[in-house]
Amino acid sequence: GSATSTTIQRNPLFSTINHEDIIYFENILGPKSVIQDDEELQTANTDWMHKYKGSSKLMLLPENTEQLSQILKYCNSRCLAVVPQGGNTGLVGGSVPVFDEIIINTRRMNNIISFDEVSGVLVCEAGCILENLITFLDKKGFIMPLDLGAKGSCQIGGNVSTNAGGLRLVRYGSLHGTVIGLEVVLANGNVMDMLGTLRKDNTGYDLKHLFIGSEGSLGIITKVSILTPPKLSSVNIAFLACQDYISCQKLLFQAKRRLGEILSAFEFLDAEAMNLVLHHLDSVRNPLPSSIYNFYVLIETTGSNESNDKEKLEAFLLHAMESGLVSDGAIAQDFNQASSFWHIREGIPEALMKAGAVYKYDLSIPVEKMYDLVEEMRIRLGGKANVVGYGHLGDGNLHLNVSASQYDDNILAEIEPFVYEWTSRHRGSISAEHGLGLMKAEKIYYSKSSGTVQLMASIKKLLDPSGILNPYKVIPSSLISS
Ligand code: FAD
Ligand code: 2HG
Ligand code: ZN
Repeated sequence: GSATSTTIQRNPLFSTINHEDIIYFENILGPKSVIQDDEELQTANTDWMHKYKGSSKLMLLPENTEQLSQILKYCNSRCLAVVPQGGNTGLVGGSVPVFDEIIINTRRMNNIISFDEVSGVLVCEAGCILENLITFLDKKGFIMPLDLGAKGSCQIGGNVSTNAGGLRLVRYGSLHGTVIGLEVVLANGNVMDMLGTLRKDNTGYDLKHLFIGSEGSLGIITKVSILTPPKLSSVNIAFLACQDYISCQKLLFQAKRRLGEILSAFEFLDAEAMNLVLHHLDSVRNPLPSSIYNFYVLIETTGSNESNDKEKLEAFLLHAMESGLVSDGAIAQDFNQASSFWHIREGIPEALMKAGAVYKYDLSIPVEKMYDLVEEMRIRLGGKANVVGYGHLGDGNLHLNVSASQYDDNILAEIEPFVYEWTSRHRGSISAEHGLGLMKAEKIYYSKSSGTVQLMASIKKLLDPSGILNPYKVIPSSLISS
């Protein structure tokens, strides 16, 4: 394993794959969907950050629910552990094996099943790539209620399993609101049909919510039914500079009031994040080059009345400039400029990857306190590493990233447990949107009471008694019997 998994022991109750297992899987899936090739496995064993590495010898690529059901039923009876995998863009080590778990990747389950232009409900298979869904809907005059930098690779099943937030949550809310139905295969192979397409349905417990954000620990999502908003004609983007964090906060307060119903994104980045992007991504230019600012804010509006929306945004900016909240700013004049503004914000994780090793913390913190943590971390680390703050300010979600030339236990010891204790003390969440995965399974108590964690473990036990689904992740190992 990697630097982060050295203390975990393989659960001895799990079997190891043998020749008969391979024959069985080949019979169900056909030989082309039973992957044992070293190179392919190397990729599937390694996470996006190249931080977590498993040693699985087998990846399965089911094409439909029935095949997946048969696979899981068999794995459960043989006590073979599995890791569900979508686009493998997860940032908490949840999507790759820890040891030799079988990788079940959903990429071949990528059909769009139906789209209703009246209700806006899209039904599709879990392996659909987010960007493909965005493109499909665009032609119909609709958009996805979520958007994120990983859209070119991440799959809707992975998005739902992590309850991904992203860049438009401030407008359309979380997937707990927009996902209205799911089909899920349980550990024992049973197929749960919860694939409703109704906006309202109060017939008892709404069990699909258990699977939204459960990171593959309770079942494998095979189909998703999701409410999609109409594509509106007028989208505007402003890229603004603020001299201090208090101005960013006040700007958010103002934006919620003055832009109200057309506000569709409110993102921020600090000077360190901006420097990284400018330095590591060739195609990026600074839209506000005349000076260096401490903070940048990206505001997007989406509405249906071009002249009205533009007028609103311009009046908002004028007011923000006059009151000194904003020091400089630009409104995108065309589609290319709009994309280039977004590229700065969305490119930060990639730029950080190019800069070397990175420790990522994805925190919900009350907005007033949020940037204090970045500053305290900078003081703690001195010059030992570069501390970067950015994220979804409109949602109270900070992405605190610590960038160093290589992973170093001395740096890690300065960061943890400090970052978790600080967050807990301010009643924040140690995972706003990326999940717990392997990285934070043992840290859950910083954000959840022990009674709640106990109940999670009971639900896990009920749905997956042998613990074959994504072991070592999400729930502390002490609560899983082995
Ligand atoms: P994977 O990484 O393959 O898997 C993620 C988890 O879900 C794993 O635990 C896996 O076991 C489980 N899983 C996957 N598919 C299934 C399934 N069908 N059934 C059950 N379990 C499953 N996240 C955000 O929330 N907001 C962002 O703005 C954001 N931006 C990102 C930008 C970049 C550049 C990158 C690299 C990542 C970003 N992420 C973001 C994190 C990541 O993209 C999301 O968590 C994404 O939703 C994961 O989807 P995936 O298909 O890649 O899933
Ligand atoms: C984003 O908002 C993603 O860009 C990634 O959630 C954040 O890499 C990170 O820390
Ligand atoms: Zn994010």
